[in-house]
Amino acid sequence: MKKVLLINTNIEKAPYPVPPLGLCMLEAVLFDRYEVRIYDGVFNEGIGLIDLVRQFLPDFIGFSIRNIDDVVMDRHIIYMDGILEKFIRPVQAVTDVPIILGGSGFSIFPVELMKMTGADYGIVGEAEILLPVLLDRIENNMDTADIPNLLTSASPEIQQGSGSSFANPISGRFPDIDCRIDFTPYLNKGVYSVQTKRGCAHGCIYCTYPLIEGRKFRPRVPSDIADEIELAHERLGNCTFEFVDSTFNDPKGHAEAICREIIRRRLKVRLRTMGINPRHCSDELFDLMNRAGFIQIDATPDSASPRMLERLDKGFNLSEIERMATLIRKFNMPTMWFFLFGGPGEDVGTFRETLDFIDAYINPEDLVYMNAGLRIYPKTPLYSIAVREGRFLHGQSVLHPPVYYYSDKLTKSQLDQMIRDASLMRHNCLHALETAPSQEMITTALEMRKANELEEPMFRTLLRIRAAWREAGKI
Ligand code: B12
Repeated sequence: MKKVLLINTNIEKAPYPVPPLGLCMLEAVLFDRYEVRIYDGVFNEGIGLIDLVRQFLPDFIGFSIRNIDDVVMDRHIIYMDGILEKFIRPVQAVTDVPIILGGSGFSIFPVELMKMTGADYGIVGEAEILLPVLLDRIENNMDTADIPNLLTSASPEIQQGSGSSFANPISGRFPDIDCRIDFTPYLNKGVYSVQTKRGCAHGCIYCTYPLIEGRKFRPRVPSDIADEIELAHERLGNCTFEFVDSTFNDPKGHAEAICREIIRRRLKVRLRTMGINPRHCSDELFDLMNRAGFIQIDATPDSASPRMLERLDKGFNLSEIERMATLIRKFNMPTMWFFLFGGPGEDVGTFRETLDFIDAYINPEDLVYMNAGLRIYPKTPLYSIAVREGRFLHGQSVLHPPVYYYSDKLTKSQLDQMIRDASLMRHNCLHALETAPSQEMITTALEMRKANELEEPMFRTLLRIRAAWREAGKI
């Protein structure tokens, strides 16, 4: 049996460490044909990797590249240098077996990353079907030219068919993350990730999700999802499950069906999700989510200005966001809200409209992140807008340094100041740069949670302390 080593190059632990779900899915499809090992870099950061390569002697090595940069303009965390230095270069120095790249970050910048790394192959997007085909072709010295979404060192452009023909990937087999990697450190600090569908049919102008996952929603069967959660829950006991879909409640009815299946089985699980789409929010959805075990959600409308919602092509309107916020309060669903300022046309008036919404609708116990500047990614409508506005020439790489879009109606420093002012006046609004609370605040929160046996999400405890300390003039 030939051997495959899959390497997770992601070492980011904020806002919490995320397990390499995609690599576990790939192992699930490879393991009956290959001997597969996963090296999870999150907590090891490259330590022991070279010993593993020398002992295991893989025939193929796959690197998963998830994060490129952190998308917070003034923080400028660039992950690629560390990925090269800690993982790719040391491995290249001790072996010449074929090196294959993949992952969501890679899928956004495939051509640049092929050139930068000198890898032999790269697959854009999901790889459950394509990776086994590629390995088989390499093993048998066969041509790879007809494999869609593939790049090679000889022709680092995406092969024909890319981006359009995503095959339906998730059928039956589960990633069983905790059986494929050492899950112990994630039990304390992280979550168990679950994907309920692939694809995104929305057209938000800056977003890469449709490029990575395809433009159609391809939902999994709800009973498969409940099986996966039930089995992992039996193995792990107390652990939070997080849905990692582009938007959880799309297409309409899918989220409801998943919740119903979890309720029917009487699973006592803790669930959370990112990406709730305001368009498909209803009393029924929130009631089902409550009963299924949701402890927290993320709401990411980006703006609450009718003009900006249109410019960003969000596909929902202000009254739908208002309805969502009302339901969030009605069901007291702890929520982290995310707003993104500075898109095309943003001005003082549109900024004010979003603030008015925050003041009128958002539960003061909930957290509001305010970010400025939109990361420009290739092949997105925002990239074309930036080219049309003469910000750069078509074809220019936006990989490094990361390029951000700012509305020409506000200067960057004006917008930053407006966000800082807004956050000074509202204890629950945070500038995206101030995400890490002080050690003193964390310690106080932990003590308070223990003393009062608080079950609420940590952000609510931290916000309470923040409000009290502000009131007392301590911060
Ligand atoms: C869910 C999610 C989150 C959740 C994670 C929750 C969780 N429990 O995992 C949260 C909100 C916490 C989050 C945080 C962040 N995220 Co995020 N996130 C995503 C999202 C939407 C899905 C990721 C996912 O799980 N996909 C499902 C799995 C199954 O897919 P996959 O791992 O990509 O694997 C498949 C393929 O990529 C491929 N593949 C993977 N590896 C390999 C390897 C080889 C060799 C091959 C051939 C193929 C291959 O095959 C796999 C199976 O088909 C993506 C966008 C997207 N649609 O991909 C952004 C995304 C990955 N995030 C991104 C970023 C930037 C971040 C943050 C840095 C943001 C921040 N400042 O906090 C943090 C980093 C967190 C961390 N610790 O790493 C960016 C990365 C690109 C970039 N700009 O760098 C993305 C792409 C979004 C974007 N802006 O475009 N994120």
